Amino acid sequence: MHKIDLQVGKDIYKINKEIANKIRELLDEKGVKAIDFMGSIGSGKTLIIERLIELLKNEKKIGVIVGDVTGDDDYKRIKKYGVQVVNINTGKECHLDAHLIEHAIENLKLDEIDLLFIENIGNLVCPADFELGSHKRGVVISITEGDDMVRKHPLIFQISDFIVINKIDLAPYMDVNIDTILKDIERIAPKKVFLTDAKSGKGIRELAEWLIN
Ligand SMILES: Nc1nc2c(ncn2[C@@H]2O[C@H](COP(=O)(O)OP(=O)(O)O)[C@@H](O)[C@H]2O)c(=O)[nH]1
Ligand SMILES: [Mg+2]
Ligand SMILES: [Zn+2]
Ligand SMILES: [Zn+2]
Repeated sequence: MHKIDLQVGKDIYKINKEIANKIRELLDEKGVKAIDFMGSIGSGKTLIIERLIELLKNEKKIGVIVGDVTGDDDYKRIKKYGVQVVNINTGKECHLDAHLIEHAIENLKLDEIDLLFIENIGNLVCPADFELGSHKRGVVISITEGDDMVRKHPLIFQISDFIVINKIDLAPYMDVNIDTILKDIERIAPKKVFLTDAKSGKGIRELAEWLIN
């Protein structure tokens, strides 16, 4: 059911922010901490969420909202852990927005969740403009995308609370300098950085500990 619909003439970013604030209030009331993951297609967002679930599922009740343009591939990957999960298909839209999250949350038992992960659509541009009501926002990039991702997409890194540089296991095969990425982050968006290899799970514990504290 649509609780809020677009009012002509009202700024869409402003409306989004209002809904996001409302979502955050509801989550606070229910004792849910939400973290949203942005990043390119294939950077490893889903695998990182899977690894976080493996590490945290005994101490935290976890819920997940997965956003994809179409299909339920990521939904199935999360579902197998037996956690609450909701799939959002955006159709043509290249980002999630707070209104979509508001509806997704209607399908979650928030009283039975401590930690809510949200996976955004793979995109380093417009997700930055749409807060989702989470408590922390992060971007996942992988070293296979090259070492110029941060300077090419400064905004998404600047509005984030943390940055994950994933697939560090592939560094030896790539002509990519991790120091270049780290220097760009320092210069453009000095945020908390995690280096991970989600395939083996390396670096995930540090990320998990930071996220739950
Ligand atoms: N070698 C390696 N592969 C990874 C790593 N993280 C993810 N992958 C692989 O990269 C592909 C895309 O990962 P996925 O989690 O679906 O990315 P998403 O599109 O951002 O959700 C999958 O085949 C993963 O198994 C990593 O750290 N190292
Ligand atoms: Mg995914
Ligand atoms: Zn609606
Ligand atoms: Zn978009």
